[in-house]
Amino acid sequence: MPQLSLFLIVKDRFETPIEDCFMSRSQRGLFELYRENPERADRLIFGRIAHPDRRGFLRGAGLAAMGAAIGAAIPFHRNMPAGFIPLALAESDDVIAGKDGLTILNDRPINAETPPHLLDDAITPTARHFIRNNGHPPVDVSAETWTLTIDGLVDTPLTLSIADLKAKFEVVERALTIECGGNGRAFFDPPAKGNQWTFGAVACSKWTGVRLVDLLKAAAVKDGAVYTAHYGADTHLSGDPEKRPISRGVPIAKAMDPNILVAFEKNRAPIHPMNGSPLRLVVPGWPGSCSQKWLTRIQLRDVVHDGAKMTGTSYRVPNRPVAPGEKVDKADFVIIHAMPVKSLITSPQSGLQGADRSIEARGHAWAGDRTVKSVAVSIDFGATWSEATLDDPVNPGAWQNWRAAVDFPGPGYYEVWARATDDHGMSQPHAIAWNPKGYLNNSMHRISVTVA
Ligand SMILES: Nc1nc2c(c(=O)[nH]1)N[C@H]1C(S)=C(S)[C@@H](COP(=O)(O)O)O[C@H]1N2
Ligand SMILES: [Mo]
Repeated sequence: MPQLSLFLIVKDRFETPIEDCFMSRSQRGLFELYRENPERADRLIFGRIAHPDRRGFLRGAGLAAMGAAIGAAIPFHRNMPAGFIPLALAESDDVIAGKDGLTILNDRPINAETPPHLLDDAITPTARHFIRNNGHPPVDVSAETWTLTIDGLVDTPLTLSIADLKAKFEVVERALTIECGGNGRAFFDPPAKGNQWTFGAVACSKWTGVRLVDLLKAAAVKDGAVYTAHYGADTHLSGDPEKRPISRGVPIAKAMDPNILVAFEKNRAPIHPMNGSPLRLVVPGWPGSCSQKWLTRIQLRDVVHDGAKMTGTSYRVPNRPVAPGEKVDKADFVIIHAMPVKSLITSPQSGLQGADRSIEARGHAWAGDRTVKSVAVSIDFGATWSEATLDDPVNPGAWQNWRAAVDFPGPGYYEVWARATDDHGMSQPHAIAWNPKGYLNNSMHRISVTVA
């Protein structure tokens, strides 16, 4: 686990104030630091100074720290370029137990996405389900002692164990899509701060649990309730027990949607520790942030919830189209509700070389609270389109699988583009509807193919 030991080293080094430190150190991870300013990150983490010839001189404690993080001395350390993360630290496949092939975007908190070609399955395997953490996951969780409280504006506050949930309410299994509101942020220009998700902060797994609406009925929600407030057991990066990493909610009408689950199993196994074990909310079609992990409490409120990452500009977009880079008044931001129509090409993998003249392209499409009506595919940069075969969702809230026979006219370089349209006639755009925080990029997915 090189990454974990690196946390400690980073933390130790950060304990001593660094005079020109440019960030709240405790809240940044290795990858974020290097992305923002690799040479500065080098200096902060390893004390490495960039030489004009672009080598980075590592000495003493810095060299020892990097060696310890990698697990071996580095004989040729004098040749290491400045401002780069050694591959042994950057290659992350085996860093998160039970995850496979994810690209780590940040390690404090852990954020990792799945390359599109690894999302080919109709039901996303747990090992391929992305991770979006705002804080530190709880440790030593126990499904036996875990409880969920429903309180606030209810006649009958409830505190239920997972065994109670299973015994007292109908247990259902649903394939449900979760997509982070910031998926696709990496393509914003000018860039937007935050995790630089490309395509893979989306997944559709099979979740087993009880319907939120059934719990709300049992608790007898009072008339004045307008919003839910979700709380989880993860801790704030600052270590301050008074602060929550994230606590979001949904309008009461959405909370009554029978497709929202309080889930205790994913793909018929315990939920992965990074995906909210032992209990989480799954709110399909809305920003992933609504789907509270490590769920402990749902409070009913008479105001729009004002928990962590509900206010300011978090998970909000301007109430009108804005020009790229435009400054937007805080008062003009609105909370994101349903996510827009989108699709992904999961096969072939982009960059395929020596493809046959005839191939199958396939993937998934989803549309927030709506249904996808059609998916079209183009191999001529959007001049002509042909309709793909599109499956119905296996249940409401699940993404829809599509496939298309693609016949290339001859050898050469092609791009395959996919464009989904929802049942209200909304299609995916070519361009990104830019917004300051980098949300809701549903522009078309393109892959490249070279035909032999
Ligand atoms: N308790 C808690 N719940 C959370 C988060 C979190 O940091 N803490 N992140 C949210 C965000 S922003 C997203 S996109 C989804 C991601 O779910 P996943 O990590 O299981 O893929 O979880 C949401 N639920
Ligand atoms: Mo998210």
